[in-house]
Amino acid sequence: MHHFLSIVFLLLAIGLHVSVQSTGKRSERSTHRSYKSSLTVGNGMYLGSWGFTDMCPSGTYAVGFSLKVEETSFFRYDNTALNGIRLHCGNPLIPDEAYVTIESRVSKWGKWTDMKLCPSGFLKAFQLRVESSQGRGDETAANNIRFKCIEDLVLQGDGTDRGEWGEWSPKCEGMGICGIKTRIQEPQGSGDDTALNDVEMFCCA
Ligand SMILES: [Ca+2]
Ligand SMILES: [Ca+2]
Repeated sequence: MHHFLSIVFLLLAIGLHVSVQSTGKRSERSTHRSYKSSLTVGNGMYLGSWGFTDMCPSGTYAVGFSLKVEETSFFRYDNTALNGIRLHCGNPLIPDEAYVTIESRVSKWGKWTDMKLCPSGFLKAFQLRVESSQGRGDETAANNIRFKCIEDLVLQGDGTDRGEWGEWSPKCEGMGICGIKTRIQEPQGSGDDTALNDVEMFCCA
């Protein structure tokens, strides 16, 4: 029994440490929040591996987003375009409360662009701009993302413009998007890099 309790305390301590490290200022973020549906699109690319799922704190939903983007350079052979996606979570009952930012895996290139916010409501669906396979040429995979807010208002990210827009994901069941998971290709050294390849969003009741 004593050993069992020690292990429980050890796990709690590790869990607490990880939670404080990953959340910075806010510790109520939960990766265990249950979701009602998940949203995917058909044109994501398949390189790399899926990161962890990050969820908005309980009672909050994504009201906006920002992107980590490496600007296209025609002087650089190896571009990566989209490197990360952040969701900004808000509480409809406490509109003035500061947003809590969540993100899944990100890659190392580019800079975070300005936050885009829904004038009202939450993110409900998304569309991904993706460059298809380039054979032996420079590939970038995902380049940009758009979200629909309630009332079908579209927010477009400050991403890059290679590739094409795919189909919209289905619309959230429930209140809105409340979680994210991204597929990122590990840095390839001197090889061709693509960074962010695909994304899955989660919707909460
Ligand atoms: Ca590349
Ligand atoms: Ca490279």
